[in-house]
Amino acid sequence: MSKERIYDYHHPAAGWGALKAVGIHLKHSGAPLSNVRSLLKMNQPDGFDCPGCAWGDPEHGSSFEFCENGVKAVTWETTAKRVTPKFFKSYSVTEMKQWDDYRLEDQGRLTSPMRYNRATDHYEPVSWSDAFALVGQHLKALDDPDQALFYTSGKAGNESAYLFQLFARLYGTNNLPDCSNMCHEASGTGLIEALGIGKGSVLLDDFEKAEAIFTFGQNPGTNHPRMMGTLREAAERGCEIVAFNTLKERGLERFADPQKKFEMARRGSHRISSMYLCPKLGGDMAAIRGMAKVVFERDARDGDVLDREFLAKYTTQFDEYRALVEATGWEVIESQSGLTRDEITQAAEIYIRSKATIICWAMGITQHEHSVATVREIVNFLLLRGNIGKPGAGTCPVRGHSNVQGDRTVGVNEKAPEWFMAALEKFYGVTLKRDHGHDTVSAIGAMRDGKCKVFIGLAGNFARATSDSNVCEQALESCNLTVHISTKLNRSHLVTGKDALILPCIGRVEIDAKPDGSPQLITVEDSMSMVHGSAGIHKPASKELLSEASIIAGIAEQTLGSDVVKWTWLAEDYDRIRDHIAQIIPGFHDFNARVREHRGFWLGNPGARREFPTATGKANFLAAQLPVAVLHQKLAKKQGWVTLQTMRSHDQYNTTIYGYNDRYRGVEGQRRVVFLNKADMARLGVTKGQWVDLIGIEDDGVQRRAESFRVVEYDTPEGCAAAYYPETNPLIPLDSVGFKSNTPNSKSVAIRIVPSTRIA
Ligand SMILES: Nc1nc2c(c(=O)[nH]1)N[C@H]1C(S)=C(S)[C@@H](COP(=O)(O)OP(=O)(O)OC[C@H]3O[C@@H](n4cnc5c(=O)[nH]c(N)nc54)[C@H](O)[C@@H]3O)O[C@H]1N2
Ligand SMILES: Nc1nc2c(c(=O)[nH]1)N[C@H]1C(S)=C(S)[C@@H](COP(=O)(O)OP(=O)(O)OC[C@H]3O[C@@H](n4cnc5c(=O)[nH]c(N)nc54)[C@H](O)[C@@H]3O)O[C@H]1N2
Ligand SMILES: [Mo]
Repeated sequence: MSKERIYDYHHPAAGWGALKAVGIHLKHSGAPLSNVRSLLKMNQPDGFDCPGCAWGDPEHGSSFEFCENGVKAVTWETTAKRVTPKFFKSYSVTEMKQWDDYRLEDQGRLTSPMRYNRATDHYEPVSWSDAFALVGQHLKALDDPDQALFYTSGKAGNESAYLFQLFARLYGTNNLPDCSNMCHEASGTGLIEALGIGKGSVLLDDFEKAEAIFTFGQNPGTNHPRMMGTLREAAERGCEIVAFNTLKERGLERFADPQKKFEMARRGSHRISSMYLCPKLGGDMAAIRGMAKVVFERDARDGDVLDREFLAKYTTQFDEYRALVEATGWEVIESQSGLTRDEITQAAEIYIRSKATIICWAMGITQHEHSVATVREIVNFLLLRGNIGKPGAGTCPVRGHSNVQGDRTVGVNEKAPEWFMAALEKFYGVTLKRDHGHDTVSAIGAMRDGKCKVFIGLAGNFARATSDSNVCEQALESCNLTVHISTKLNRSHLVTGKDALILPCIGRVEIDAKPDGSPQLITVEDSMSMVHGSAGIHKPASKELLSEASIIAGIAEQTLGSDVVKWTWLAEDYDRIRDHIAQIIPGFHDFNARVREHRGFWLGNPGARREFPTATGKANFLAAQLPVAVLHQKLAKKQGWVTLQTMRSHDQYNTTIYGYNDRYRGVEGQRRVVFLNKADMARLGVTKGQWVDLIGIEDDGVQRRAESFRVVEYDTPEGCAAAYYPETNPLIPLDSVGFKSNTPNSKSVAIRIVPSTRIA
């Protein structure tokens, strides 16, 4: 770990700093040469999909379609280090629980199936067949299939995700919580209500045609670095980029493209945003409403600002929306957004000048109480000028995990639509229940209350990624059985039910072979609904590893037998799984042939054709009042409290921590920092560098504390603090969730800050 240091970062994002980091991570992997080979195959038509983010691959991309953080994701998986049975013999579970997330995953790749032994407090080797039989026994012993939970993280490819949900449903439950419940759930919900489909409407090409791109609540320099190339090209050709971000994120300001030799050689860079606004946490809906107000004002003055033809032909509820916007006062908009009328007006003028606008957004929009309404407001705003279904315009919720969108498409959904359930019934000749299953937050409540007893996780790190960590850990520990299908050791493995299994699997960059030794192909879907194949190139980390699909098949076979579905036969050749998907899910016809075409195929989006499969058959405006007060307004009157956003550093992938630096925010060698506005520091009585403890809402009797954070004075709006996740997850009450999305309010956390007992 490098020395702890806080500094001012003055360089553009990426550039030489990114190349240096690439070198460090290649070296740390212990296998630098084979990793260089991996990088040449990443995001290529004949290679594997980057296990990092879900940004699309360009049609004519360069042979280096990777970024610094993609390199971290790959080298982290192809590390030379191994977690073997010998390792588990050396360390008890209680001992490993003292380790932080970095140390746990940095032990290397899991090599063998392991079963927890309560008596010794150690994980011990178990054969695959015994492991499958144990899961089958537990599942068959439950009184009701709804006592089991099947969690999926967006790391899983389409084929294993399809098999997993099929198994859960045939077993008899719709309890399919997934990471999307904590991520873009509000986007899916809001977009389905408004436009009839829960996905973004734009393709990468649209970014080449847009005249303006607005981005809300996302940090692409860290979380979607390949998007930076797209944004940079747009900025270069004169497209106006308007960033709304509570923090001044470097990537949204200036970017130096490591793929441009000339720029690197002269240490140049390019400006990204033409305008950068810093709303207070949760203030975006008010800001957008303000911009809509300006659109109406200008239209009344100059005419021709609204796209009247589009509005009349394709939308409903426009008059109600207009009346509400006109009735909303500027004082409310200014106090809730934290922006001035003048700033909002300037941003709106850019929107009015542009003939084609894309709006992108991520977690700064989706992890608040009123996120669904905010997503609806984004759509309202786009509709005003017909910015849906024309070149260079549309919605772009920028997804997280590389296949989180695909997992939903192939059926990982606790509230699956009726057509999907009916199609499964018809194809498999079975009857399936229709009641909604548990999502992530309600799954925790159900385990806590003794209603769910078996937890099976396909990838991910449930105990660490979810809110109210202490409550979640107790909930998992009360289970009869916890099972994790994983590549790396993580905290969830240590939070064991009475029985617990770690089932290690082949990773994305490894060769997944059929029984005859020929290589298999998995498929994924990116943020632009492009489906393409991914085939690994490395030898699996251990001979004992099985593919995700084979593990699911093994468990399913032991639980249900193979009368209805020949599980093992399916898992032996993913073409067979794809044939099932092709017959069940629209858009996947000739799946096996089309996925082998150059860069795959587009699933399409009716919105792009101005078709809106909503109940009204039109794009629906929503006239929703602004919240009476968002959290920063409520806490402004409460002495000692601030609103905290919990976000990612530059050196992490969700709960996977690659290192302790957050280069663009000037943090080195540490993660336990809290960024505070100068005036808040004075109000709270804390000073730069001081150690403090963060305390959440505790009036329901649950202790919510995260200890030992160092105060960093930072350019963040008053009342709005920031710190990294997952260390801050113990602070978020389980019932602090978004309306209709049930997503933890990870960007609106009420906290108090008190001096720590730790001395600097
Ligand atoms: N390297 C790397 N890549 C990743 C991930 C990773 O952890 N590491 N995670 C993946 C996943 S699963 C996801 S979902 C995405 C996440 O991608 P992001 O959404 O970019 O992730 P966060 O770090 O949560 O950043 C939230 C951003 O929104 C801003 N913000 C917070 N609250 C507000 C608000 O109320 N209003 C506005 N306007 N801004 C706000 C924050 O300042 C921050 O810049 O990235 C994916 N890609
Ligand atoms: N406070 C707070 N909490 C948050 C968020 C936030 O912004 N703030 N963000 C939320 C969001 S957007 C998300 S998406 C969730 C993420 O939640 P998850 O998806 O559950 O978490 P990850 O950290 O991505 O999971 C990492 C683990 O996945 C396993 N893994 C990695 N690759 C593979 C693979 O190829 N196959 C298998 N089987 N396993 C693999 C490894 O064992 C690794 O330890 O967290 C959410 N939690
Ligand atoms: Mo996510």
